[in-house]
Amino acid sequence: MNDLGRLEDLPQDYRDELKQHNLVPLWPSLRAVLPPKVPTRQTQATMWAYQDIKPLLLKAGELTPIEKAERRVLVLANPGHGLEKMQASAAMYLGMQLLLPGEWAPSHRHTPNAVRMVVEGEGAYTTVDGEKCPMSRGDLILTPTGLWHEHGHDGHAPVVWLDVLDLPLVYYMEASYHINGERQQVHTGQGDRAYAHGGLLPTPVFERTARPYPMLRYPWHQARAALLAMAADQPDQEAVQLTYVNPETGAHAQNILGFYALMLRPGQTLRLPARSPACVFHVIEGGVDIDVPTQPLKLGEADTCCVPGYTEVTLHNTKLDQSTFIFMADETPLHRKLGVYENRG
Ligand code: GTQ
Repeated sequence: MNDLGRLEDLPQDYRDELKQHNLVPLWPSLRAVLPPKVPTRQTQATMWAYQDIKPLLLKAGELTPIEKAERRVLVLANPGHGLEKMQASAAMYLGMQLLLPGEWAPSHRHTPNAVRMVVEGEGAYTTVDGEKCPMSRGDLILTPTGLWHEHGHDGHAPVVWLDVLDLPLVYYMEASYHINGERQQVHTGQGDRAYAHGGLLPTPVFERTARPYPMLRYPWHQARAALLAMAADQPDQEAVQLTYVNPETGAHAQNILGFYALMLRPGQTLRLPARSPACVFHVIEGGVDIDVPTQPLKLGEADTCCVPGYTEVTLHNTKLDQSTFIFMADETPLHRKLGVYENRG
């Protein structure tokens, strides 16, 4: 590869003149923006242990009343991007949110899409677009772009969940904003009941108001049962994985980020190919060692990590007597829509 000219090679008066006209020479930066063969990634393989987060989150519950926070969240920030950027990867934001009994996080809507993966506690709920979604460990609840959402808690112990948003991308696009609203009227009907049985679609005879997000809550007991049934049905299948989809279209549940549940059989080792999107792993049940080229990550229950794109990942279920269940989020829908998705095998 031939060396390209440097900025310092240019006469100062020429550089000054370029600057005056808001012009920049490409060649000194060409290799930086178009590196050879593999992209430069600021995203570092990073792990956040729940046992580190939880006491600090509970402390935030003492230090900051919900009225002063609206959303009481500690952001899982990737040091590779700089903590102040509050991003886990190029397109993904992760936060651990605490809601205490009796608290209410008021209704708002915003352009970024969000999901919640419930980590701990019972009795909280999120109302999304008028649908009250109870929260239990492992449930996935969508709050897609533009839909009103608010969180309440009728239980007796702290509830914690993991927020996954495409905020860094939408912010980068200069398209991120929110609107505050009134407490929502809850209506009857729950998407997770209507669409509870695979292959069977509710079919109104008279009227069909197409809803872009027909299913807002994916109960963990259903996802877990589906994984166990798949594993039992195909004992030789290497990867027991399912994707959270829109049951009307079969497409990814949301437009930008993809969400999956993965089951590792007892003691199983699973190699995931190097793919262009960055990926987040969160352990719902069990434990997993995650090998990436930089360092091994050891995840126990409720731990979370992020791995950059274009990286081969090997998962090893550390439990020899039980399956491990993992929630994954990645940037696949985004990469596919933009035509930059790659699977390098
Ligand atoms: O619960 O609505 O972690 O608006 C960041 C922004 C959670 C939420 C976050 C949000 C929310």
